Amino acid sequence: MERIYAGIDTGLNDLNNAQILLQSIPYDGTSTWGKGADKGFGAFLDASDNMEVYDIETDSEVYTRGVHILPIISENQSAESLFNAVYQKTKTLLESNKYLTFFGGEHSVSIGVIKAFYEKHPNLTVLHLDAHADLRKDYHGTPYNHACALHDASKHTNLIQVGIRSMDTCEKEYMDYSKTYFSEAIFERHDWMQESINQMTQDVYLTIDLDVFDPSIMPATGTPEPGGMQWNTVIRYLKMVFQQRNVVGFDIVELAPIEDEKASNFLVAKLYYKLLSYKFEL
Ligand SMILES: [Mn+2]
Repeated sequence: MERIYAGIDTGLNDLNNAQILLQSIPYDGTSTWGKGADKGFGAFLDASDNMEVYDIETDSEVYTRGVHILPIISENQSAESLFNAVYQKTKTLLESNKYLTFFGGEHSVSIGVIKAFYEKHPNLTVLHLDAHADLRKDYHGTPYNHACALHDASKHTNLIQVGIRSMDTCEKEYMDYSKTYFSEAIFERHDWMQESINQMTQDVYLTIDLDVFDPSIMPATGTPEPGGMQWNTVIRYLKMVFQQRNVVGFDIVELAPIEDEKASNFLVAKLYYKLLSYKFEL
């Protein structure tokens, strides 16, 4: 069955009318444990159908811009074939004049998306919110593993990492510590927000691994890590980013729903809606 964003069938979400495209990539092939990221999109849509579409902060209803849900990218033969399918599809989508948004799946889906974006936008900043550095050059025999999601970006973009609290020693050589905001270091502080924005170029691509949030508010993810960020902190920060920079697109990854646990799904639905509200309604 074809889904309609937020369950509101007004014609606004038709491909020709919509200003925003939503590409789901429900790939879960390289998760090391906590499988289930392939179920995230359905849970996100169910929650989106049931949220209030009026955003208090921006006094707006951004869904009226139209959000068209594209057919999923269902390639699942290998991490490499998935990468190629995502990369080619993103290049095609970038030729439209629509605002592109992506939904995982696990974090490896971002590799092809980001490559297409940095080839289109020179001097691109990639803003990466995650518990994990994801900077490995390869993992389990492939550079397209979720543990490598940002390695390519670290080589080809101005990569800024926020919320990190788990990594391997082999990732240290690829990490730019001057642009890494570890979760412990930014706890209960706000000065890092403007500091990091000052390091951004004009065009910013945003990739959010949901495990950047604290597991107390976002348990439904494959590899939860204690000491994560709180909702209002993330939202305040992202609002500043959208106000001061041109966020050219974004992805949200690693929602692995837990049966009978709805709060995580609603958090993600609200997060997606907030990002659109900040992009179009500030
Ligand atoms: Mn992660």
